[in-house]
Amino acid sequence: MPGQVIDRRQVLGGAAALAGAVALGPPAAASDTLKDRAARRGLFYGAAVQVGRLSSDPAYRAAIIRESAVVVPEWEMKWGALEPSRGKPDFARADALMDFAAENGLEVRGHALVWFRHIPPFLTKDLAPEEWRRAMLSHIERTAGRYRGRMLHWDVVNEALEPKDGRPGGFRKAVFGEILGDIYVDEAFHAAQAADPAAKLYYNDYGLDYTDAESEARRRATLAFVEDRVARKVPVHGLGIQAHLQAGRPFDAERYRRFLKDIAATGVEIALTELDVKDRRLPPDIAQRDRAVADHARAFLDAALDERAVKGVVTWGITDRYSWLSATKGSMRDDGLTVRGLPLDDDMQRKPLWHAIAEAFDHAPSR
Ligand code: 9MR
Repeated sequence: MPGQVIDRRQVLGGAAALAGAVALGPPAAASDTLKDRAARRGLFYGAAVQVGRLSSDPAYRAAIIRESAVVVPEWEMKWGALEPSRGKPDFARADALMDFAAENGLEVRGHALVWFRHIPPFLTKDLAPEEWRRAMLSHIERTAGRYRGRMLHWDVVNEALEPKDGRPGGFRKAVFGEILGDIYVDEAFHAAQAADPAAKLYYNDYGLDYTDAESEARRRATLAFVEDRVARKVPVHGLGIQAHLQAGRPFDAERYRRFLKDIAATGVEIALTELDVKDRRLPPDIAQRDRAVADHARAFLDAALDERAVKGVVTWGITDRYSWLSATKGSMRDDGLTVRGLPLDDDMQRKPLWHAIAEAFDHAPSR
């Protein structure tokens, strides 16, 4: 639908230019949204979305349009969602998100071309490695090619590292690596670049935020991974830091800043791609819980946004009404209460976390 294609440079450029002008005068109440608070510093704010709910829940749809400049499909562009049966891809939900974004002037981060989870059922270990390779490359060509020129970013490879598996380079012991060798990562990035030369290509991973030995090993492996790809001219343009935070866990801002600086020194940009805050260690009282969640996120964001290579923040959802945190064993609360880890509550009202994110944007140096 060429009529609906928007020039994505104009969207962010326009928002940033407007933000610059607004910063000189008193901020208009209408622009008091996360996307505008971010844009005033040359940053972007976005949210992961559940596409079906955009049509079934008008309050949710309105909140996404109001607050975010960038949307990310929480599920609908994963390979298993796109190709449930071999050779019969179904792009209906993914296309619906692209149309929603175009109609509302939003950018899209594609997520995620190659991930060891959520792969199509026809990809089994009975298939020969060459078939896996052919399937992976044609999936990338078909999917990134379909949205060519319309994606802000693509998460090309998701969660390829797991140092505790003990493999060279810190690579995860999982399909793709085991079947194709770890070179699959480089092949995926080259294929994505050929399919969509305009999109920024990201490597995306979790477990990079805290001070324990495991997180430290993940940071080391990630830095080495990025340095190696940059040195060999594999087209990795960005590091996606998922940032699934845990309130109450000690956070060492200095160590984190050093990590971001080391990544920035390689020349790649950074985005916080899946921010949310687990609250299982916190008491049930809502006011206390919301305060602790907000303070934790604020300390983290103040450190992260100080680094100019960090271009923006995506929260993994916008409302506690629809959060994977309340639906997943490791993050659900023992008392059964809704996890309060996103900027809006389950009634779409702004919470202290919303304000913490907005104030962290205000506090960030301009890009
Ligand atoms: O939040 C997502 C959940 O709804 C899906 O069922 C799940 C599997 O597709 O993926 C979740 O999102 C994950 C993301 O894609 C990668 N990083 C971890 C996220 C939370 O598990």
